[in-house]
Amino acid sequence: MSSMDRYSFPPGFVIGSATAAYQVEGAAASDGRTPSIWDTFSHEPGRILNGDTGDVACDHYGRLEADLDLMSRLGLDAYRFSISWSRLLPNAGATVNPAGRDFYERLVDGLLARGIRPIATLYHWDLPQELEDAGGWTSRDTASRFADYAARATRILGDRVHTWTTLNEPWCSAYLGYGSGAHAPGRTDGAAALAAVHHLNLAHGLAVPEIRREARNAPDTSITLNFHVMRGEDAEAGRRIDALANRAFTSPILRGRYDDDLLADTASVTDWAFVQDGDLAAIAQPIDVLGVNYYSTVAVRMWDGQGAPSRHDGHKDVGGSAWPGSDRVEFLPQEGPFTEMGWNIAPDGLEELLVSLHEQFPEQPLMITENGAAFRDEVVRGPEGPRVHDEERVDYLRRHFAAASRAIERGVDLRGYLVWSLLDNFEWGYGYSKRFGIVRVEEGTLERIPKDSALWVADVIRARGAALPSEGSSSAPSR
Ligand code: GBH
Repeated sequence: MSSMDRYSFPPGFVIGSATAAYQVEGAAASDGRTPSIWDTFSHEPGRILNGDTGDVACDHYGRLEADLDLMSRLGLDAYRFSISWSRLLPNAGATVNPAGRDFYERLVDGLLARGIRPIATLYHWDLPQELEDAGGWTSRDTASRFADYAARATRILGDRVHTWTTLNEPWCSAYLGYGSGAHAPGRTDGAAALAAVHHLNLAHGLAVPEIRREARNAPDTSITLNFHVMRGEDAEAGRRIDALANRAFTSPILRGRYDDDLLADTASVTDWAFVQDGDLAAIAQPIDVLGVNYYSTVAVRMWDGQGAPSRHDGHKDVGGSAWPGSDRVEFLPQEGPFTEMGWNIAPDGLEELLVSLHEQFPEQPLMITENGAAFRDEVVRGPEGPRVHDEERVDYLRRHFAAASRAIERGVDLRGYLVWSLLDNFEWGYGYSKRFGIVRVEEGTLERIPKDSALWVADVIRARGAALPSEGSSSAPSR
């Protein structure tokens, strides 16, 4: 093992951290915010581990100034956050909520005052409930409502926010929200999931020109996708999951088409009649950055019909299927080590993914908009104050930063790296049982304690690719 890491990040490479509105804000019913599908879902018995909800979460809404100061102490280049649609536009209406507007303005202005670049995501899964009641993402109208919301948000913040992301992981919204049922709104209907795929793609495509028009200063537009990086020898299984999980988004968005094999694989589920003339041209807007979220790999093969098919696909199994048309693909257990989510740690998968995206879309700049890991952390209260020695997370990040650096050396146009997450937060179906933060959030008191991984990230940002100690940071929590 080498004693020093050396990363070759280009000038201007952005290193920071990320969160999402419902996972951190809390204040779910305060100051005019109305429910999203995640409020409804988390309040339904049995949906979330331990019955947790985002009602309070990290109270980022109430502790904004302190959290901004924390980011400033860590020296973050950038902070990726999401806007709660129903906080800005209660009931998905046309009237801007002054308190919501004020919150996001204070957030953005506070970041800029501290020299931190705001990266805003418009949609991180929290659809206003009334839009779900009208059909949600299975309804075409939701795409135009999203474009209107995008226009309003960028009109308000577009003079200060330079980078805009339309959607976070539409794969999760569509297949977990409408297919497996593990995420809000908890539906289990393969045809609905595929309609959602298309309407999410359309929402993105309709929003991009709105953002360009309303945001001043030539904004960077983007979408963030999560990719399935395949392991295993079975070409047919790999092709199917690549079509359904990856190319269902990259082909329309970056090439203006749905691939024939995707349409064929899903023909028994839907006839794709929801795709109308002109939709693909609308979806294929040029984007400035493609956001990449990466956590782990999956190992696939076609089920041979013997016994029960194995479903180690990295998410909660709640009965429905996230794989419409491809239920005969098995997801096999992989080799460890694993994170607390049970996801295998595979930094080479990140390098492979970045290189593959660069080969498929050579002109497309990329940014890692999420990478990180849940581990069981412990607070040690000593004379220098509370510390969290999260060696496993430091090691995970060190190895993934190294993988990103290797991808850059291989010619990938990678613009930045945002660690998931700034704070321990509401981990969707797992509630508060999984901690992804580089900053610990204590249950009850909500006290923030920067973990060793946060200090390590701060060191990487300071060193900017110079040699770094490999054993994490020894710096004191406050600088
Ligand atoms: C992201 O979702 C979310 O954007 C974020 O809100 C969330 O807190 C965070 O990650 C941690 O879960 O990746 O190869 O193992 C991640 C959604 C997609 C991750 C499917 C697991 C399984 C395949 N997930 N994935 S793999």
